[in-house]
Amino acid sequence: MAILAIHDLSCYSKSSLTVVIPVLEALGVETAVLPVSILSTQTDGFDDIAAVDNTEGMEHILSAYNRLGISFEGVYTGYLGDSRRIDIAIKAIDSSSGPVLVDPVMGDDGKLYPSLSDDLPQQMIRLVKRADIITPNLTEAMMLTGLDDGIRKLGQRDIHDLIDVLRSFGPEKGVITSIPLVSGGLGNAAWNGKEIRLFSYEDLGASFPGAGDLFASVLYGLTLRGDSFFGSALHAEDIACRAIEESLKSGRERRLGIELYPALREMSRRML
Ligand code: PXL
Repeated sequence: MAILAIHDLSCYSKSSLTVVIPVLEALGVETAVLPVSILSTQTDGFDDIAAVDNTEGMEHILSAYNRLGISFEGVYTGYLGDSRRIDIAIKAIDSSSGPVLVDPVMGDDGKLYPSLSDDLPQQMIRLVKRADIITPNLTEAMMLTGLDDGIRKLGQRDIHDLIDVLRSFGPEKGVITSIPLVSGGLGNAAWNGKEIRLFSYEDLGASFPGAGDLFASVLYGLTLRGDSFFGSALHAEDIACRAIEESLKSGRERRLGIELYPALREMSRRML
């Protein structure tokens, strides 16, 4: 039994698959991968990046799995980058069973990532409709819902409005991450099909590439094991915050991405 993780692969520095694989495996989830592209490094902070597009490779790999009768008991998608890869991810979901987590990686700080097309949010909605769990950050939640009046501090009403639209696309569960709160600090707003909970945390004033992947990987791994959704979201938030704190404390160069060892150590300390 394995799940299929569909993300890009940064050969050096931590982001996407180089975070997803160790975290899910540490949680006991057998993880197969379908890389959408192979990058020399993650893209935030390096000005010379070698990128090998693997769109055709994805199709060949999935066809081989079909011929071999290999199937997956869960699919977890992250950075995809274009609509053709979204189509391939949907094909992979069609031939899988088990929970689907879609992290609709498209932007941050109110902006689409450079090199992504303006119609990606519309395309991403097609994938979100196939998800059981979604983990957009606030920017991505605004792009998906069209409720986009800029990044500002949000109150309960704003958050409920965003979640109402995201739920109307289909996902029973989800978390909107990194929400600046009227009440102070940042928050993750989670829904579990029955209720909504807001988990607030201290704004450390720093981010590291891969922190979102760490959050979503812990959340997915724990829910696959049958932990409660809100409990999993809280562990994921604490572990991601701890990893950011430790990455800052050790003076880690930001572009190397989130430091994984503190996250893995914290998972072990919590006996996850
Ligand atoms: O996992 C996040 C991610 C992956 N790949 C690329 C990204 C990002 C997020 O910024 O830009 C290319």
